Amino acid sequence: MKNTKITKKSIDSAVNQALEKTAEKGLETVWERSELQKPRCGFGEQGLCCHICYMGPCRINPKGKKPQQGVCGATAELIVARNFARMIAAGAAAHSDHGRAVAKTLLLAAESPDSGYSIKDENKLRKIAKILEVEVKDRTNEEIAKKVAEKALENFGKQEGEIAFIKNAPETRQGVWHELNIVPRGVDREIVEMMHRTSIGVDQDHRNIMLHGARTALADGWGGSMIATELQDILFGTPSPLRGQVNLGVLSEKDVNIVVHGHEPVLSEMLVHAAQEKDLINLAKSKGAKGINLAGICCTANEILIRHGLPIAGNILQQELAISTGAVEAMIVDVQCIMPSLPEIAKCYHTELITTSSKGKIEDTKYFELSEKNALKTAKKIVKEAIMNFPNREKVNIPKEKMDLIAGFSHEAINYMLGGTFRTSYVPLNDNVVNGRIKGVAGVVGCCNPKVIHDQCHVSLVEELIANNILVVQTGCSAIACAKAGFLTPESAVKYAGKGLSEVCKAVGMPPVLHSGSCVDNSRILIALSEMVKVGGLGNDISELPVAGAAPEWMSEKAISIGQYFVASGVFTVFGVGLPVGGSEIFSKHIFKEFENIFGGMWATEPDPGKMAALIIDHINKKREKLGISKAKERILYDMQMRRELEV
Ligand code: NFS
Repeated sequence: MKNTKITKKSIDSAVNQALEKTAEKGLETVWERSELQKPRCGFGEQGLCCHICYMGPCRINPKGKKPQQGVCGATAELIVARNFARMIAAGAAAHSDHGRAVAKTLLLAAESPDSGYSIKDENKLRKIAKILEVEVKDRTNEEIAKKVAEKALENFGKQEGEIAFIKNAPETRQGVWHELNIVPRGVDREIVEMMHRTSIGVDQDHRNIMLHGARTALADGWGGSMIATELQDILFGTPSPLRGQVNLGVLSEKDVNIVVHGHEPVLSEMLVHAAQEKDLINLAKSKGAKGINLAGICCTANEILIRHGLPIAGNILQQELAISTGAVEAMIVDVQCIMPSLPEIAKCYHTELITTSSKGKIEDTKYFELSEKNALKTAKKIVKEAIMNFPNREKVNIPKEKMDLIAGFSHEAINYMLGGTFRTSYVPLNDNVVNGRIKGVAGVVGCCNPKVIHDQCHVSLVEELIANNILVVQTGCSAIACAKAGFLTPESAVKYAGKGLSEVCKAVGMPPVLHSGSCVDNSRILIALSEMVKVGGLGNDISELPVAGAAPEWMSEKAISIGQYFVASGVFTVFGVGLPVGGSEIFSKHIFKEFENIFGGMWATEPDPGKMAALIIDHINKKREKLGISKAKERILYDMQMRRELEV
């Protein structure tokens, strides 16, 4: 490669090519801005900078020199704990506010058939109605949906009792939470209380802060995020495996390219429909384009991929680069992970940047109010706006790279794939874990971070895990990274997976890396883990399963909330890059060690993907040993055909 400085930024050659072009044009991207932040503030990186009140900001010296306390007297462990807990609260708030928007959309679908939203998955509706204790007898789908939406919305503002989806967890796990008194009462309540406790002079015990940190995170994973996932499935369909493509090469030279970026499928689903309208396609043709190409960035991309097979242009760090291809007529954003740099870079091309959420506006940028009520009408207007921009295209530079993939592994789909048509179940998965063909399961999720080489940690970690017969389940930008590397095809089982895992994948025709969706869809992983416990043979609690979690290139507060709810659910969870806790040995010891005795799961941090894989493999082996399955005798692997024969 010509420019070694640039090639170090990503392992994705599409990214490096695009970066050469932006460098030629003298444009700054996230990578250049990251360089400009060096050297970073060591206090901030270690979680030691406190700006909770204005007697500060305070910085604590952990190495023995003064000052060792903030102006108010806060110690290092207190400052680190409060900062960490506030990250959990912010992350939980983001996922949960998304969940609330989905619940409101379900209510709208139930009440106004003209809204453009409707009920797509009746089975899921009935299943969720049962969990939420909604009577279904003699009721129409709309009547059930109305009650389900109202019950779901209650979960946000509830002051006492328990959020409903806690019941999805194995009983032993619920027992752990009851004993610790950390079952979330209401989603909003726990987030508000976390903010209160961490304000000046309230909770001064880092352990107590983290107990509520766990409660807040559980309100996300088993609350806001799970509501988002389950209700999205009702509205837009429960994903099942389908083919798609990924990377900047999915952008088309001939079509009008519309890129949706953000998180809530409430917007993107409508754009999917609008982009298929005949009159709009004809309009595109009249402007010289071949058609309309809708692609996604970040979690919106994951949402439209898992339900429609629509292409993904890239993960979080590729948002500026998509615009820099000169081929994007409009980038339509809603909420979360949208870089404030976008208007600056869009100005250098013909790309129209369009905001759609009253919660996320950008100065001097066109705003189309996507109130759920007129969503389809607005979506059509947006698509038209993009089409009208097509003639303004100048030079186009689209990297060729794109990769095939299979995505859409909701836990229902995993059930079906492994169990076959006649008895959908996790029994075959557990069987294969017991017999050792699959050593364990790892959830590898989360963001990308320009502090480390883009995609490298995700890809290296996952490569190592599947080679060691660990089935990988993915969401978010991590799934996009591994999709680009080619891990999400059934053929990759033969190429990359260990012998046992490869055999299982071949028998059922699945990839060794399962893409389960966006970041709120990490709740699908919680349910899958609960199913594994309920099926039996692998202990009585999630903490006994040979499983682990990882976010190798995390950066978002949302990732911290996810990490914490996995840990509080009993999962050993490793984060790459680093964690802002290094400033306090006491706090670090608490979350890296003491947590195991409290929650059965604990945090770890390891920036090196090889070492991270080793930690996960060791952990899984330790759990296998405890279960007495480390040297289990070989069992027959039932493929689908054999299972069907067993049925008769
Ligand atoms: Ni998750 Fe999805 Fe990506 Fe990170 Fe951002 S898009 S919600 S936060 S960067 S994985």
